[in-house]
This record gives sequence, structure tokens and C-alpha cells, in this order.
Amino acid sequence: MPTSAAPLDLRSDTVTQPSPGMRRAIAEADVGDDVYVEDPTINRLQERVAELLGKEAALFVASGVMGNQLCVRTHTRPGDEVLIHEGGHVLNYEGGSAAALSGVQLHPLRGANGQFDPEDVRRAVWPAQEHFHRSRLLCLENTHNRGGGTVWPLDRMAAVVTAGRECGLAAHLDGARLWNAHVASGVPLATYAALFDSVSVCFSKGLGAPVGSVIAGSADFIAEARMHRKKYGGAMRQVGILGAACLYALDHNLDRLAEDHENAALLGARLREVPGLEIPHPVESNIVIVEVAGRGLTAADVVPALAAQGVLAGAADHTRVRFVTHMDVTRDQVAAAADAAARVMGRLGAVSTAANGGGM
Ligand code: TLP
Repeated sequence: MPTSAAPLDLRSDTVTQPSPGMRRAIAEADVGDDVYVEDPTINRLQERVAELLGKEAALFVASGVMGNQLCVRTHTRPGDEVLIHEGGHVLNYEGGSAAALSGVQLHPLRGANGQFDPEDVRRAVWPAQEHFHRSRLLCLENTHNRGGGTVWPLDRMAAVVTAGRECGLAAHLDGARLWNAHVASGVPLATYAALFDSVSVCFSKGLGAPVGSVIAGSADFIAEARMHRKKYGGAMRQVGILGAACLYALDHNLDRLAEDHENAALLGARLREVPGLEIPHPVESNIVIVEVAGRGLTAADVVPALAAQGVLAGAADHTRVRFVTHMDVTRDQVAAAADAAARVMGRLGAVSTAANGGGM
């Protein structure tokens, strides 16, 4: 890739620019004061998402973090415990806000690709006894970000949530990329959502809107979450200018996520050819995580070297690099970035004996 050209930004699907059509929709939005529940565009968006997810009600919120945290706050009391995969976004990337804002303890569960089994849930739930926390909420994520964008199989997800319910747990789904899971698997959004008491979805990831998430659940749940949203400073006024972008995204950018998934598969296949690199999770949506330890490298070695060649990626952890495809990168650009990344990583470091004999 020519280094003089603008870099190809594969750090996240959050980096997209609002398209001209989306900007027009923003400019032309009908708006009103949403604290008076009088913003017609936001009302339309909330109704539409509630219907898509098969829930009674929905609420527009500023971000994915705010959506998840309002749901955690609404489900729990201080001192409660939330069961979540050890790689979950709520546990790793939300600034400790579950502890800070809801006073809850997060109980990490292990398993490949951001998933685990019903037995893991049963084992993690504390008996109702004065020594223990009240196990209250199960939080799943689909697609799973740190799990490499992997998609929960519906039957496994249903079995895990059922085990939680048998132990008295409510269930929340971090569906920041539920759109990707739906497009990748063909499972209707409402079928996933039916398993959960609350669901958060984001418009600012693969759908390409500049801002916006929505949470959905029962009318009572959403009414209470609305009270918490106010306390968190998240009640906004003529916010239909943002809602219009989200409605536009639903109309224009949902089906095309399949292209991002194809491009990620192409990138994963190319990087898999480089000796010593490992793709630890199946590439099922728009995320590719690459383990570079087999070449004796860390993410801190690789990310700047890639940037110098015009490819922006992110560190997923000490030895893992994350690439995310999105609507602002074409197949040809991803192919060129894949070649450049393969070249850069193939030049850096060396294949260690352990990796050679590792049988991967
Ligand atoms: N994820 C971001 C970073 O925070 C890591 C990204 O680049 O992927 N749930 C999931 C599963 C997410 O991936 C994200 C964003 C969120 C929630 C939070 O969304 P925002 O950033 O809108 O608060």
C-alpha cells in the first residue's frame, strides 16, 4: 500500500463517516423536545427498534456503554453480582462503570469465542446465603467483540439463558453488533432478543451512524431505565437529529453488513498464510483478531509498523492485533491492506520453535 495515501482505518467500525444521504436525513429531521417525549423522530426510532426486537418499549441513549450500564443499573441493586464472559465489553471496556455506577460485582466466566455453557452458569451462581452476593444478572454479548466477532449459536445461547433463569438470573444482551450476528446467521433479531429481558443495540458501529444506541425491554423496565438515563445526564432535547441518522442506517446499511463480513474473511484468510500468525477465533463477522506471539512479537511491535505502511489496526491485548472491516473500506482496499499487513508481519519477528512445534 502506498504510504503517502490516506491510511486505511481498520481500527474499528466506529470510525465511519456519515454518508451524504445520512447527513441529508439529519438536516431534514423533524424534531421536538424528547424530555417531553415530543421528538417525533426519536419516537419513531424507539417504536421501530422495539418492534424489530419484539419488545414492548425502547429508549434512545447516547452510546453503547450508556445502554449497557442503564440496563445493569435497572436490573440490579448495589452488591449484586453479574455473570459475564471474562472478555465481555461491560467488564473490559466500560471504565469500571458497573462498579462505579451500579455498585455491582462482575463474575467472569471462561470459554472459547466469548461463549460458555449452561454448566458454567450453574457453577457460578452463589447459594442464597448471607455470606454471598446475590447473583442477579447474566450478561451475554453477540457478536462477541473480544471473541473475534463470533456469533453465539442460538441453541447454545438459549440453553445458557435458560440455566440462568433456573438460577433466578435476569438476562441482558449487549447487542452492539447484534445486526452483524443477524446478518451472519440469518437468525431474526427478535429471535435473539426474545431470550433476554433487556437488549442494547448500537447504530454507531457497522451501521455507520455518528451517534446512538437503543435499549429495549418491557414497558416497566424501560420506564425505570428512563429515570436512570436522566440521572446520568443522558436525557437530551431535539435529539431527533441523531435519531434520523439511526433510521437512515436501518433503511440503508443493514443488509450491506454481509460485504464487511466477506471482507473480513478475505483478510483473515490472507493473514493465516503468514507462518507463525494465528487467527484464534473463527472469522464469522467483521472482526479479525490476529495472535502475533508465534512470531515473537507483541501488538506494540506490530501496530506502529502497520501504521507506517498505511494500515491502522488496534491492540486487542498484549500479543493480539484487531482489524475491523466497515462500510468506508472497499473489498479492493481490504485486499491491498491484507497484502500490506501480511508483508509487514511476515518481515517482523521470526517464527519461534514453540510456534513451529505447537501443532496449531
Ligand atoms: N466497542 C469499541 C471499543 O469500546 C472497544 C470497539 O471499537 O469495538 N458493546 C460492545 C460489544 C462494543 O464493542 C462497544 C464498543 C460497546 C458496547 C460500547 O459502545 P460505545 O463506544 O458506543 O459506548
